[in-house]
Amino acid sequence: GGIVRCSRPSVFGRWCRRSNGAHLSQTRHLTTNNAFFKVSEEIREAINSKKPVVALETTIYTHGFPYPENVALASHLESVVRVNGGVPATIGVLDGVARVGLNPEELIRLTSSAGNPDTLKVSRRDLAYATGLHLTQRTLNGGTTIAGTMVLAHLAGISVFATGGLGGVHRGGHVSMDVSADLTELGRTPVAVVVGGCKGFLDIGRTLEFLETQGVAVGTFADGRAENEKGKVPFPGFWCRDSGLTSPFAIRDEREAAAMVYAQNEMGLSSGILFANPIPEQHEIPRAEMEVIIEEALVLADRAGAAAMGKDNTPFVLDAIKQLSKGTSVKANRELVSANVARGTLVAREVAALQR
Ligand code: PSU
Ligand code: MN
Repeated sequence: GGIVRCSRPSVFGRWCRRSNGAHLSQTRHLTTNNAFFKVSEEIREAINSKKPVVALETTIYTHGFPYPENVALASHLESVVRVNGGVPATIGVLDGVARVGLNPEELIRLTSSAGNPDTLKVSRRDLAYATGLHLTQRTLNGGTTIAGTMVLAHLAGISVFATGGLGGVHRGGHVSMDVSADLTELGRTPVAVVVGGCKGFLDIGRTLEFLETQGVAVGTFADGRAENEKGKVPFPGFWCRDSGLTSPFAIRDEREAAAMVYAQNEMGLSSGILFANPIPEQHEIPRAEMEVIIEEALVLADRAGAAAMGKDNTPFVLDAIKQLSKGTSVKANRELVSANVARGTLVAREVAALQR
């Protein structure tokens, strides 16, 4: 088809190609570097030469893991991407600029600012505040959530992202309307996200229903588990391999996952894909064991009132679970994120192979 100029310039200063109104497979709407958004040299070069880039989020460091483990985890996850043959793009807001790709010094600076009141938890709705205010001399830092990271990854042209736990519909969320913006973001932004499922403090059944409504494909890596007579496997529950719910699709390997990403992209569908990767068996914590702790954490959150509402709910509950489990939940969490990042990198490599 003929190549026409699209209305927006790309990160690379070129124009995105368009054919008959539909975007060709390897072109995306990319945003140029500007005062609020910056893609590092390394990542820009990697995207340009179609290397398998894997996006990594930072709320997990600023509002999930305790200091100083968060600093160590941040550099560990980048090495997991590299040893598996990919290029890590850690995404977050540093000094009032949304950044895709941070150098080691910048990564340490962002992660060690966890707990500072000027270090925000940045979802889609927070991006304008976290970056815009630097024009008025308030320079903020921010860990980006899955939603916030997806927005920025897509602007940069990255299609695969790996992390730990997805936000969801909170228990009672059908009344309180506390539904994570991660779910609506998956419905509107074409990035594939690899997670370990969602934590049991959420309403996982309603979360899957909401994802279906949003048009999000949800596939779970079978990972050695037998498919049932309908060809299905359980959807994992973060610390446990079976949340008690069934995954809409079963995925046999990274090539199948990559084929979904590629097909979605070729058709120009604008929604995201969720891949669930069950926690490695040896690190699993039985569901019943975690459920006791979760119930207790939810009682504490309820008593805390405003300190555990809105965007503060998830970090509050995560922190309570960490303390009640005396650190065992954190160790499992670390193992599971590493496994997801390794798997996400293999998916990104397969996607890159299909695009060549
Ligand atoms: N769930 C976890 N660990 C996390 C988060 C969720 O088990 O670190 C973080 C992720 O960044 C996720 C965000 O995108 O919390 C969701 O927050 P909320 O529920 O406020 O949307
Ligand atoms: Mn919420």
